[in-house]
Amino acid sequence: MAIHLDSTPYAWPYDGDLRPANTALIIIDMQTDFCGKGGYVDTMGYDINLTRAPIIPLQKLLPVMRAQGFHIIHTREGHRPDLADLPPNKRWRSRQIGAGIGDEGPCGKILIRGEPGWDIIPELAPLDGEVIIDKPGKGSFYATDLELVLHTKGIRNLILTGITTDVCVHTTMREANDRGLECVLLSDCCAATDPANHTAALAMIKMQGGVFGAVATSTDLLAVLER
Ligand code: C5J
Repeated sequence: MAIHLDSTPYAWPYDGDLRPANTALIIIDMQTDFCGKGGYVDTMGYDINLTRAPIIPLQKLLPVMRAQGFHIIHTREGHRPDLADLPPNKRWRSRQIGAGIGDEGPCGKILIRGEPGWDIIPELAPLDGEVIIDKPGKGSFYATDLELVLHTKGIRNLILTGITTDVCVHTTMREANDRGLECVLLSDCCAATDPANHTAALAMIKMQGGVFGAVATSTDLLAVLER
């Protein structure tokens, strides 16, 4: 039986093959550095109430997807403590805006693996056995083993959530779409540091009949899962 979400611009997935075995919920960068007090985003002066908005919808969605046996994948953006994987222009740019990656901040060294700010927030802590992908960049495929993990587990559908819509979520969706993965982004489970960028990022996905995939809400997904 074909299963589709009430998504736009097309009913996702394109062929109706939606099953826990071939589908992963990917939760991108819900770390203190991106949505906690004293983290990277807060230090840059952006409003963390925006980046915290996906927490409650994700807390409603996660138990349902876990109970039905869907794959759950978390990502963390961060760099090695010796900064060997931190491009100098990324460090320079972050220092320009007052939140130097690798520099000491209220939550430890900013965006450095193992520091308190780099942890996934307790509200969305991964369970034992859930895959965590550590990435040095915006995309979850670049310089990680995500593609191998998806291939090994037979995952073909990706449900994208997390922060930020216009940066790490969008980059990951583009990388995934180019690899032939079937993607949907849940708009209420994502957020940007500028609401206009969130809206624009959603519009970009829907161009050309869904050039990067489809857009739905967690309510649309839950309606299908609870049927
Ligand atoms: C950024 C992210 N914005 N997770 N990272 O630098 O979107």
